[in-house]
Amino acid sequence: MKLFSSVNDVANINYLVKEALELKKNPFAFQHLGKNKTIGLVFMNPSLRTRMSTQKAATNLGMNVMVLNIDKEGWALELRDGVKMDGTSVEHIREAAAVMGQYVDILGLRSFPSLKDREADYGEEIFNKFVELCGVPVISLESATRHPLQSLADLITIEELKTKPRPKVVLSWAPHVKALPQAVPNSFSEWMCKADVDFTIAHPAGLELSEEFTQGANITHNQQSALADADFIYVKNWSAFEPYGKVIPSHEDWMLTNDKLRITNNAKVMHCLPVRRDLELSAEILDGPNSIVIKEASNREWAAQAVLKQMLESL
Ligand code: SN0
Repeated sequence: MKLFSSVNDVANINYLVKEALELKKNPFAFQHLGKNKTIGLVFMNPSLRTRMSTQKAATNLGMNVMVLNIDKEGWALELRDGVKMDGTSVEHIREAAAVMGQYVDILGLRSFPSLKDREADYGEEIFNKFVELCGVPVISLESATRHPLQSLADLITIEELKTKPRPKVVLSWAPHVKALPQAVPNSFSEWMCKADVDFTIAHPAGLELSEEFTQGANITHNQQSALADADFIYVKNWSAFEPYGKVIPSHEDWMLTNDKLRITNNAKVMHCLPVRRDLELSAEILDGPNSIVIKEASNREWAAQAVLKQMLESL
């Protein structure tokens, strides 16, 4: 694998999940693959799980790891071509990305959307420029429109915990006070549409995701009907795709509570984290027996390791 930016870069998702679960049983079996190989993890935005799990996964594979918080520790980057750099930007992405490619064998990049310019965000301008300019394989650590390592970890978690061959999985929108990206729900949806699950998305009117990611999903504005008989509920806030980046207020009643779980099939509750307690998801659920958010986060390690293994094998 030379690029991991979406589910479309994966030849066989079931095989990747299987590999991840094998690595979980035997994390250090492929240290020879990463010996004398270096990964650079470049963050333009904050991270806890992605940073720690990807670093751990790379180390399990014997790699050297460099982490750069480029937003705080790097030179201010110019992303536009054809501008005279007489403002605050110090270095152009053309030099920065090309130089990074000199030091690393694989580059990981996190670059959130602006949530202001939909064309630039959905064109993945920053991520694609790094891919074009760095000259080495690139792994997405969450880009403007997708978070594929999260979705792979989610699929691994569902595979481990499902009690029937084709579980009912519901992506349920949650309230928030800020405009958050659509990356996690877009990505979760495109992975679930390819997985062997019965997949429903529930959100208030006006919060439709881009259709590019939801082909094959059942979509409803009725949370209660979506939750009926659910085996897994994936809770996530996102801002509107149209009008782009808008926060739609007054949907506090969409927060998941134990009461709402009664109509489910004792559903397991997922969230990519970070989660704001009692705003997005009730503390009673997070502290109760239905939450699987910690196991889900723990599977980030095996998701990253399965992807890095395939990348190392193709170097
Ligand atoms: C990010 C998102 O894409 O929703 C990262 C998730 C892995 N989440 C946030 O930015 C949360 C910010 C907040 O203030 O709660």
